[in-house]
Amino acid sequence: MIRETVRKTHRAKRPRLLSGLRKLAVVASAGLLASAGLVAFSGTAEAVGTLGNAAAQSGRYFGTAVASSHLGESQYVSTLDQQFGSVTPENEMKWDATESNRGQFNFGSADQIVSHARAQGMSVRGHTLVWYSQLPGWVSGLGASDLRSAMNNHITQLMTHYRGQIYAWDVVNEAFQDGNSGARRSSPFQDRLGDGYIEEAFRTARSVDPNAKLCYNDYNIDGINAKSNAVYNMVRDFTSRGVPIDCVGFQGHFNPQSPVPSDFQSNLQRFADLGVDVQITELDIEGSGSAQADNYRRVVSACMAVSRCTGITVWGVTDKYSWRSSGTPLLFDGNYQPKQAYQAVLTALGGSGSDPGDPDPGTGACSVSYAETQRWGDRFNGQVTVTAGSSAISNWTVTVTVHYPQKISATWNGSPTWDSSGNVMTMRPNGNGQLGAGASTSFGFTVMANGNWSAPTLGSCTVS
Ligand code: 9MR
Repeated sequence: MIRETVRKTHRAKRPRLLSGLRKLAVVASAGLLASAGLVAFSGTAEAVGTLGNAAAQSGRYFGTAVASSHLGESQYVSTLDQQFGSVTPENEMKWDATESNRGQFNFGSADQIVSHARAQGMSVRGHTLVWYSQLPGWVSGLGASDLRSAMNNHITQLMTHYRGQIYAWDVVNEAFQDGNSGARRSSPFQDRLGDGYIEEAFRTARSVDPNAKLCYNDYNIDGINAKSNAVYNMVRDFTSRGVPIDCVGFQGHFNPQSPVPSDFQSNLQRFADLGVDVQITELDIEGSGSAQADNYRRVVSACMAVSRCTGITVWGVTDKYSWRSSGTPLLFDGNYQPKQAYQAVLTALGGSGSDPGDPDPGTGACSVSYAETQRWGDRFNGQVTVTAGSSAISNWTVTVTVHYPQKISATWNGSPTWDSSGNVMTMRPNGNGQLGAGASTSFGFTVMANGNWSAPTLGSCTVS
């Protein structure tokens, strides 16, 4: 845990506001998705004016930490629902909240967040299964054999309760020491079970919910340093030995003493090159005005430049409730007004700060949107719609990148070519693809998930 004074705030329950914008997006895709209840990513008119929708244009999510105690506050909820596409319970899934007494599980507050998110079509990150902090005293008091079964049981109970509802779990959190040693952090798990506890936790997690992405999550690993090298070596070892790990979470708690490192993007890339997704999981940046905005822009641009950087979560909706009690590290101020940092993030995600009802500036010539139209146990179908701008177009191209180990197994309504990795498909129309001003056409494809259910990343539509 990084230490800051914690501010606890409770508010009386008020009615929940639904976002008009989200409703619009749902209506737009209802025909295709009604039965499947799946998520549509769109780059069209109403999509680009919010963080979640701007990120979704490139197949990424943009989320926030949420505290169940604020779900009764209307401005909190309306900002959450309108702006974000993913949530992480800030404290409600931690060990002290879910199993404060051995074998007695309490999911009340976490359930509140998960059902709110699901009702809004948001994805959920699970945080966190095995962590030395917010750990009840009874766990620390166990001997090795009891501790091993308590750890595996805790993972099993939580992941079973939320099976099918969690996009990615932080299976193990903050297992490495600060400083230059790259050593493991002392904890009941480390001290009694030894280095192998992390591998065991991941193996147990995979066996309980094979469809959830399993992440290792930590702070001060954002740049290349002794701690991130140690995590990197662990992930490389896991991937080489087939220990199940899908993603690494870079928390991204930045302040003047711990600024955004200049090698942030290359650090993300080296992890991605190991064959795991990378995510920014707890982003907040101390400061204000243009300096803060510029740091946010750098972080988001780094993620956008790494194709396996699948999403960003900020650690709270509003400065009012940040864990940094005297700070202003988030995108909305204490009155829920978007800050300069908000605009910087939106722009870096490829969104526009214009009224959400304004037309998408896009590339001018054409725009693209994506929808998952059908899902089976091992694969899903995606559909990309290409829409001409204010002039007629022909000979358009759109790239679709699927995420390892996914593979596209079939395509229709277009002529694909592939890059050498086989992951990047460039789709051209059959024939010259003539489209009148404002007219649309669609192509489709089947993705074999191979355990990875993330949406493909769309490149922009270009016209030759
Ligand atoms: O934001 C969380 C705060 O409300 C809790 O009091 C604190 C307790 O440890 O945890 C904060 O969240 C932490 C997260 O779970 C793990 N990474 C560091 C975060 C900030 O301390």
